[in-house]
Amino acid sequence: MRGLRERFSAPAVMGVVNVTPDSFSDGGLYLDPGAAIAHGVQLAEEGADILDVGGESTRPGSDPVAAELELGRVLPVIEGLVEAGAGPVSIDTMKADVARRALAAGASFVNDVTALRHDPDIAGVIADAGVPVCLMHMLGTPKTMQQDPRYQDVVAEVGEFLLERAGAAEAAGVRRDLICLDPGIGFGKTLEHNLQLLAHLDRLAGLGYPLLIAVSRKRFLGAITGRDETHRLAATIAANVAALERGAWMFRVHDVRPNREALDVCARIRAAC
Ligand code: PMM
Repeated sequence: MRGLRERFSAPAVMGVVNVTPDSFSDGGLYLDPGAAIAHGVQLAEEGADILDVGGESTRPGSDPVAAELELGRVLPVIEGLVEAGAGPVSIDTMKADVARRALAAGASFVNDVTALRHDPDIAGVIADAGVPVCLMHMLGTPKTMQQDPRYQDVVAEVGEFLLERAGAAEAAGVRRDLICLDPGIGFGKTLEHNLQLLAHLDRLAGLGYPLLIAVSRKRFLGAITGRDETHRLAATIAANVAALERGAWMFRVHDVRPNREALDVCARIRAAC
């Protein structure tokens, strides 16, 4: 079975399908399963390599949701996207039960923003299914993470954390070549922390795992540009291109077509070097 880098060649694009009432930039837009499925199909047509379906917002200050509520949101959407042949589907969850039922419904990738820490059973679910996983760094929990986050050396500490979590995933039986890492832009980080991580992404790309990066529409871009979350596309593209230049592999975005085009052009220029 092929590893992640063979399944998705860089720059790979992950399209966001948030089935939540409260995500920071698209909350409430796709709570209706039909609207979420149509949106996902459109993102696939625009060039998404994989669709990331989430039923629990992790925006700063958000409260957790119960597994049954999360399942009620994501399962019909996953089933609809698979039935429509919209391509591989990722489940964005931190709960083992949600991951198990999402994989049974046709998802084939698990995106866990807690890097398997919230629910220890999720590692076994992923290992048993033999699917890829994204392990993300977060300081604290969504409820508390933006309350005065501090690091001595943010790049080194995030790198150490991600390596430790990759080791834990492998110890639980997850294949090494099915693991990708994500520094968790905006998850317990100040503007300066996010900029340090992006500026030195080559150090994280050198850890030996493909690197997923998710900057799309995030608050730090608004802090620089003064624009609200509906007007951060140019800023998102700039950050993604900078990340590609430093070795990022997959890009999680809300606006697939413009990011796809920019990343493809950047990749062709790199290939011509
Ligand atoms: N950010 C959000 C949700 N899921 N998953 C990964 N791997 N990395 C992220 O940075 C990340 C994520 C929050 O953003 P959204 O509300 O736009 O989904």
